[in-house]
Amino acid sequence: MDVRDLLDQGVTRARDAVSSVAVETRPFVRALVRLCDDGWGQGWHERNGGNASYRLTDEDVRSCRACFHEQPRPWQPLDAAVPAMAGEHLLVTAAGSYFRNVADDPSRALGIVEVDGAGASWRPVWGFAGDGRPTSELASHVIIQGARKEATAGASRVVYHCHPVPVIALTFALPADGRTLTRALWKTMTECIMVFPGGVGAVPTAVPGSRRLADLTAEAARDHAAVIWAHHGLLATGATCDEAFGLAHVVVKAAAIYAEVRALCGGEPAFPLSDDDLAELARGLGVTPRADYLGWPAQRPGPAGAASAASSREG
Ligand code: 2HA
Ligand code: ZN
Repeated sequence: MDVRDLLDQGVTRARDAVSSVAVETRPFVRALVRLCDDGWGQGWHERNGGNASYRLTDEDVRSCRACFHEQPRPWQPLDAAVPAMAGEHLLVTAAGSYFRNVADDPSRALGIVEVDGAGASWRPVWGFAGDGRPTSELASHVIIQGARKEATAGASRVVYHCHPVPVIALTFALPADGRTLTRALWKTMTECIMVFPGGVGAVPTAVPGSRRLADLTAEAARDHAAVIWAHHGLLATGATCDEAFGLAHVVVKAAAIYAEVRALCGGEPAFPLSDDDLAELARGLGVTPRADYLGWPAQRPGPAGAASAASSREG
């Protein structure tokens, strides 16, 4: 190897090191690193469980574009076309990365991908050090980010997936039905209805990383900020990492209380909160809860047959 090659290698390495640190210190990267670290601390991320993404603002992209790869990497198909995500950049966890290690080495555990002008391909522009690649759920993140972006007029930027025991356990006790799960959670703590007035969505058991799981989640995410995956975990979204993590935290806490109450009561919890109580709480807290999750949904026959069967299960 001649001197010129050695020098070029040195310059490239130095540039990579500077780019890593420069991007790692950006507030949006620090916020996602902290979310990962906090999720690890909560015990929601065994092994490589979980993944997360943040959709960059134009200002975020401007602030670190100088640190993106000098040589553009090839575009790779997404397995989905998501026009709402055309031209967006996502900071996303790396495939196989352990949340417990994210804070130690953000540019290895995370990376930024750019979505092309059709919303159908992606390429890495920063991070994933050591030949890493984005999470196997990248297509899911793009699809779900797109659904939440549209549902919130562009406000939603964070998609966070975790494996909390109380939420997974809840899906053994109750059916994977948004209305049933939402009502059980709303009735555990008076502030749940304020934190997620739109309720939680639900997806039945599906293969992790599959297109079916992504599509069902995106459908549920059109009108829910959080979606419970039966026998798998939770997906929470928000405008900021605080919002997405906070939402996950409240859902997990409510699910844990539900389990505790069932254990204490020896089976079905006798919910002290009626629908009228929930409606009054919502009024007092200044939120408008999803109407078909309070009282009997319009499409159901009621209140005699179906309703009494449902109420014995849901309270
Ligand atoms: O990325 O949690 O659902 C690991 C997972 C897949
Ligand atoms: Zn998972």
